[in-house]
Amino acid sequence: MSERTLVLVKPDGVARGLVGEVIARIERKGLKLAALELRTADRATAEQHYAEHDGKPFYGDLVDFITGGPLVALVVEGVRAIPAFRQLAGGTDPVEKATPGTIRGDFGTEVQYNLVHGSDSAESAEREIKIWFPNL
Ligand code: DAT
Ligand code: MG
Repeated sequence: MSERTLVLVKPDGVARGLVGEVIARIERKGLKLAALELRTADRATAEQHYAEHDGKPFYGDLVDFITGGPLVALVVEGVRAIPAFRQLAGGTDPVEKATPGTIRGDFGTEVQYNLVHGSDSAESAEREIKIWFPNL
Protein backbone atom coordinates (compact mmCIF):
# COMPACT_ATOMS: atom_id res chain seq x y z
CA MET A 1 0.00 0.00 0.00
CA SER A 2 1.24 3.48 -0.87
CA GLU A 3 2.33 5.74 1.98
CA ARG A 4 4.04 9.10 2.41
CA THR A 5 7.21 10.09 4.23
CA LEU A 6 8.86 13.43 5.04
CA VAL A 7 12.37 13.80 3.68
CA LEU A 8 14.78 16.67 4.27
CA VAL A 9 17.96 17.35 2.36
CA LYS A 10 19.59 19.13 5.27
CA PRO A 11 21.63 22.36 4.90
CA ASP A 12 24.89 20.39 4.50
CA GLY A 13 23.41 18.45 1.59
CA VAL A 14 22.18 21.62 -0.11
CA ALA A 15 25.51 23.42 0.48
CA ARG A 16 27.40 20.48 -1.01
CA GLY A 17 25.22 20.35 -4.12
CA LEU A 18 23.74 16.93 -3.35
CA VAL A 19 20.05 17.75 -3.86
CA GLY A 20 19.98 16.22 -7.34
CA GLU A 21 21.87 13.15 -6.16
CA VAL A 22 19.36 12.53 -3.35
CA ILE A 23 16.34 13.08 -5.60
CA ALA A 24 17.82 10.80 -8.27
CA ARG A 25 18.17 7.99 -5.73
CA ILE A 26 14.58 8.50 -4.53
CA GLU A 27 13.31 8.33 -8.10
CA ARG A 28 15.45 5.36 -9.09
CA LYS A 29 14.08 3.45 -6.11
CA GLY A 30 10.62 3.87 -7.64
CA LEU A 31 9.32 6.46 -5.19
CA LYS A 32 7.47 9.61 -6.30
CA LEU A 33 7.77 13.23 -5.26
CA ALA A 34 4.50 14.57 -3.83
CA ALA A 35 5.87 17.95 -2.64
CA LEU A 36 9.20 19.77 -2.75
CA GLU A 37 10.34 23.12 -1.37
CA LEU A 38 13.64 24.94 -0.82
CA ARG A 39 13.47 26.99 2.35
CA THR A 40 15.34 28.10 5.44
CA ALA A 41 13.62 26.68 8.52
CA ASP A 42 12.83 28.98 11.43
CA ARG A 43 13.58 27.87 14.99
CA ALA A 44 9.96 27.02 15.83
CA THR A 45 9.71 24.64 12.87
CA ALA A 46 13.05 23.00 13.67
CA GLU A 47 12.17 22.59 17.36
CA GLN A 48 8.84 21.00 16.49
CA HIS A 49 10.48 18.71 13.95
CA TYR A 50 13.12 17.52 16.44
CA ALA A 51 10.89 17.66 19.57
CA GLU A 52 11.70 14.04 20.45
CA HIS A 53 15.37 15.04 20.95
CA ASP A 54 14.67 18.03 23.25
CA GLY A 55 16.94 17.71 26.29
CA LYS A 56 19.61 15.57 24.61
CA PRO A 57 23.17 16.96 24.59
CA PHE A 58 23.19 17.49 20.82
CA TYR A 59 19.75 19.15 20.60
CA GLY A 60 20.90 22.80 20.61
CA ASP A 61 23.57 22.20 17.97
CA LEU A 62 21.08 20.20 15.89
CA VAL A 63 18.54 23.06 15.85
CA ASP A 64 21.31 25.60 15.07
CA PHE A 65 22.54 23.43 12.21
CA ILE A 66 19.15 22.70 10.66
CA THR A 67 18.19 26.41 10.72
CA GLY A 68 21.63 27.56 9.54
CA GLY A 69 20.98 27.58 5.79
CA PRO A 70 18.52 26.56 3.13
CA LEU A 71 17.26 22.98 3.11
CA VAL A 72 14.99 21.06 0.77
CA ALA A 73 11.84 19.56 2.27
CA LEU A 74 10.07 16.82 0.32
CA VAL A 75 7.10 14.57 0.67
CA VAL A 76 7.93 11.23 -0.92
CA GLU A 77 5.24 8.72 -1.80
CA GLY A 78 5.15 5.07 -2.73
CA VAL A 79 4.82 1.50 -1.55
CA ARG A 80 6.68 1.17 1.77
CA ALA A 81 8.06 4.70 1.26
CA ILE A 82 8.91 5.19 4.97
CA PRO A 83 11.30 2.22 5.40
CA ALA A 84 12.40 2.46 1.76
CA PHE A 85 13.78 5.97 2.24
CA ARG A 86 15.36 5.05 5.60
CA GLN A 87 17.14 2.26 3.71
CA LEU A 88 18.35 4.69 1.02
CA ALA A 89 19.58 7.11 3.74
CA GLY A 90 21.51 4.54 5.78
CA GLY A 91 22.13 4.57 9.55
CA THR A 92 22.39 7.79 11.55
CA ASP A 93 26.20 7.70 11.90
CA PRO A 94 27.57 7.92 8.34
CA VAL A 95 30.70 5.91 9.16
CA GLU A 96 29.77 3.51 11.96
CA LYS A 97 26.20 2.68 10.88
CA ALA A 98 25.66 3.66 7.25
CA THR A 99 27.15 1.34 4.66
CA PRO A 100 28.54 2.42 1.27
CA GLY A 101 25.72 2.48 -1.25
CA THR A 102 23.54 4.56 1.06
CA ILE A 103 23.32 8.36 0.96
CA ARG A 104 24.97 8.83 4.35
CA GLY A 105 27.46 6.01 3.76
CA ASP A 106 28.52 7.42 0.40
CA PHE A 107 28.68 11.13 1.24
CA GLY A 108 29.00 11.69 5.02
CA THR A 109 31.57 11.38 7.76
CA GLU A 110 30.08 13.18 10.79
CA VAL A 111 26.89 12.27 12.63
CA GLN A 112 25.64 15.88 12.79
CA TYR A 113 26.25 16.40 9.08
CA ASN A 114 24.48 13.32 7.81
CA LEU A 115 22.80 15.01 4.86
CA VAL A 116 19.23 13.75 5.00
CA HIS A 117 16.27 13.16 7.27
CA GLY A 118 13.54 10.58 6.75
CA SER A 119 10.52 9.89 8.95
CA ASP A 120 10.99 6.76 11.08
CA SER A 121 7.36 5.56 11.38
CA ALA A 122 3.86 6.20 10.06
CA GLU A 123 3.10 8.34 13.12
CA SER A 124 6.27 10.42 12.63
CA ALA A 125 5.54 10.84 8.94
CA GLU A 126 2.05 12.16 9.60
CA ARG A 127 3.32 14.54 12.29
CA GLU A 128 6.28 15.79 10.23
CA ILE A 129 4.33 16.28 6.97
CA LYS A 130 1.91 18.51 8.92
CA ILE A 131 4.83 20.59 10.23
CA TRP A 132 6.49 21.18 6.84
CA PHE A 133 3.49 21.08 4.49
CA PRO A 134 0.39 22.03 6.53
CA ASN A 135 -1.69 22.52 3.38
CA LEU A 136 -0.92 19.17 1.78
P1 DAT B 1 17.95 9.79 12.30
O1 DAT B 1 18.19 11.11 11.62
O2 DAT B 1 18.74 8.68 11.68
O3 DAT B 1 16.49 9.46 12.46
P2 DAT B 1 17.92 10.49 15.13
O4 DAT B 1 16.47 10.76 14.99
O5 DAT B 1 18.36 9.60 16.24
O6 DAT B 1 18.56 9.93 13.77
O7 DAT B 1 18.71 11.86 15.35
C1 DAT B 1 18.30 13.01 14.63
C2 DAT B 1 19.53 13.75 14.16
O8 DAT B 1 20.27 14.23 15.28
C3 DAT B 1 20.54 12.88 13.41
O9 DAT B 1 20.22 12.75 12.04
C4 DAT B 1 21.82 13.61 13.63
C5 DAT B 1 21.66 14.18 15.03
N1 DAT B 1 22.27 13.30 16.03
C6 DAT B 1 21.80 12.10 16.46
N2 DAT B 1 22.62 11.56 17.38
C7 DAT B 1 23.63 12.45 17.53
C8 DAT B 1 24.82 12.50 18.32
N3 DAT B 1 25.13 11.52 19.16
N4 DAT B 1 25.63 13.58 18.19
C9 DAT B 1 25.34 14.59 17.35
N5 DAT B 1 24.24 14.61 16.58
C10 DAT B 1 23.41 13.56 16.66
MG1 MG C 1 15.03 10.43 13.56
